[in-house]
Amino acid sequence: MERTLSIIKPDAVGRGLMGDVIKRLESNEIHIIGMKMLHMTRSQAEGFYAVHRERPFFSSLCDFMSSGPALVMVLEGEDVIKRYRSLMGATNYKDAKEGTIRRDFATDIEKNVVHGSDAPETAAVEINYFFNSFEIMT
Ligand code: IDP
Ligand code: MG
Repeated sequence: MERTLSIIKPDAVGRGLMGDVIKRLESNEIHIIGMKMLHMTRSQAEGFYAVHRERPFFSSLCDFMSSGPALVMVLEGEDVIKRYRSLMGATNYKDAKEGTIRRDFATDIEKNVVHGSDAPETAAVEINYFFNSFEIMT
């Protein structure tokens, strides 16, 4: 069993896509063991995406991530980090495979509906960024 952090980003919450994304998790043996809605401040978004701070899209990304409510979840399942990222599809929805969340719902390389951690180490850091132990079901 493995855990990962998922975010349904503000574009998707605003467009009423939370249910569609959650449906895909529940249909794929990915269990939601923590969930909260929050409207990140700009500095919370900057902290979350600190690894990207030198990238040209960083400022716009932080504006976007703090532009409205997001749904943050802890997911659990076998090999869930990789499996959830393959359900998400490539960062750029234009490169994402058919049937993936980003290919089906994203409108923009930045406003790409979902986040998923990319490795066990980053998953642990990202889960701790948003959740304390009382907020995760065991
Ligand atoms: P990932 O979300 O697929 O792991 P990362 O490379 O970690 O992709 O980038 C984090 C987020 O930054 C992306 O999900 C997307 O919202 C945004 N992003 C990545 N590359 C670009 C870009 O070239 N232009 C604009 N936004 C980008
Ligand atoms: Mg990433």
